[in-house]
Amino acid sequence: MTKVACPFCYQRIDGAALWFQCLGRGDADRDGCSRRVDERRRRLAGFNAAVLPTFAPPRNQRLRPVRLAWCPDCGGRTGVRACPQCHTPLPPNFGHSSSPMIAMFGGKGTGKSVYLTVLARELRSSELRRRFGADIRMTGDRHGGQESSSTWLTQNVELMFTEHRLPDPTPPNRERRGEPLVFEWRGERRRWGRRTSYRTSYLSFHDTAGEDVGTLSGAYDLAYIGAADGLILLLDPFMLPEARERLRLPPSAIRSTEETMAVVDRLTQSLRASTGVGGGDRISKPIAVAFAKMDAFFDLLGRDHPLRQEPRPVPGYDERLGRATHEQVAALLRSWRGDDIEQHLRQNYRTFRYFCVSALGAPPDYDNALVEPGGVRPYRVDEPLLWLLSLNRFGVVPRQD
Ligand SMILES: Nc1nc2c(ncn2[C@@H]2O[C@H](COP(=O)(O)OP(=O)(O)OP(=O)(O)O)[C@@H](O)[C@H]2O)c(=O)[nH]1
Ligand SMILES: [Mg+2]
Ligand SMILES: [Zn+2]
Ligand SMILES: [Zn+2]
Repeated sequence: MTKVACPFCYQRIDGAALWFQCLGRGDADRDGCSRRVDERRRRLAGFNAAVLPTFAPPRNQRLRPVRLAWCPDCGGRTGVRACPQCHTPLPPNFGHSSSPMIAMFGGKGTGKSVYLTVLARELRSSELRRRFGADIRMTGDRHGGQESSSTWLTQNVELMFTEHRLPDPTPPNRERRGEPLVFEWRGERRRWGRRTSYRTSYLSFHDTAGEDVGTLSGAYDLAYIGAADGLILLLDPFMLPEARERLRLPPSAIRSTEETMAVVDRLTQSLRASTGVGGGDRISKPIAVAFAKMDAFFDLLGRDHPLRQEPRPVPGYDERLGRATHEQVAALLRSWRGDDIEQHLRQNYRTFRYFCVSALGAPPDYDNALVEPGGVRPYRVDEPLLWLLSLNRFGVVPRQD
C-alpha cells in the first residue's frame, strides 16, 4: 500500500485505492449526474463550487487495479481519480509512485502572499518549463472548474503586476480555508547506465494567514506542514532588530511583533508535533530558509556583492552558487546577531540551506501599499524550490556542480 499525502487536504491516503469522479454523462437509459456542492470537499479542501459526485472504486480493485469505473448513480464511465478523503480530482498518475509534496510556511507579514503570487506566476510561465524540459502544470487546470485557487492567483497577479498594488493581509479563518495552489512538476531523471525515468513532485501552496504571536498553528496548518516532504520557510529580515536598524524603514514596513526566532521555533514545534520526531532527534525534512524582501539591502550590499549575482539560467540547480549563497546569508545573519537562529536550525534540522529572495525586486511604497513604478521584478524567487527539487530524495531537477 502506497500511502501518499493528498496535496489538497494533506491527509495520508492509499495511492492504490483512489476514488473516481463521475463525468456526468450517464448511459443509454439515464441522464448524467449533476453538480452540487460537496460538503466534504468544502470542509477539507476549501473548495465550495458545485462539483460532480465521486464514488469509491469497485471492491475487487485491490486484486485487480482498474483504470475505469461506472458511476453507481448514472452508469456513466469515468477514468478521473479523486482523493477518498476530500474528493478533489487528482492527476491520472497520482499515487503510482512516491509523490513528494513541498509546502511553505512563514510568520505574519513576511511576504507570503506576495511571494506565492510571484512564484506561482513563474511556475505557470513557459520559462521554467523550457529551462528544465519539465512538465509543470497547475493541477486542476485540466479538469476545469477548479475556480477558487486559480481565481486567487489570477486576481493577485492582476493586482500586483497590472495595478501595481500590494495585497491586503490574509485574514485568518479557522473554520474554512481557501483551496491550496497545487502544481505538478514532472521532470526527466537521467542517470548513467540507466533508462531515463520521470519523476513527479507536487507543490502544494496554501496561503496561510500570519498567526499572532505565540499561537500555535491551527489544525489545518499543522496537517499541511506535517504532510510536506520539504518546506520553504520564509523569514522577514525586518523582524531582526540589527538588520532593521541598518535600513531606514517607515513604520508601515513593520508588519509583525513576532521575533524571527519565535517563527522558526513555531515551525520546529509544529513539525515535531505533527511527525512525532522527539526532541533528541533532528528533523529530516529539508528546509529552504529564505530571507524575503532582500531588495531592501541591495544598496547596503553594493553592486558587486555576491548576493546580487543571479544564477545562470542553466537547466539545473546551480549547486556551487547555492552553497556560496548559503555562506553569504549565514555571514549576514551573524552580522545581524541572528546566531541563535543558525544554532536552532543546526540543532533541529539535518538539512537546511539559506536563500536570498525578493519577490518585488525593489522596495515598495509601504505607506500606500504600492509596487515601485518599475513594476514587479522577481529576484531569485525560484531558487528555494529548485534546491529542494534537486535533492536526491526528490530528484526532479538536476543539480549542476
Ligand atoms: N521590500 C519588500 N517588501 C515586500 C516584499 N514582499 C512583501 N513586502 C512587504 O511585506 C508586506 C506584506 O506582504 P504579504 O505578502 O501580504 O505578507 P503575508 O506574509 O502574506 O502577510 P499576512 O497575510 O498578514 O500573514 C507587503 O505589503 C510589503 O510591504 C518584497 O519582495 N520586498
Ligand atoms: Mg498573506
Ligand atoms: Zn454519475
Ligand atoms: Zn484530499
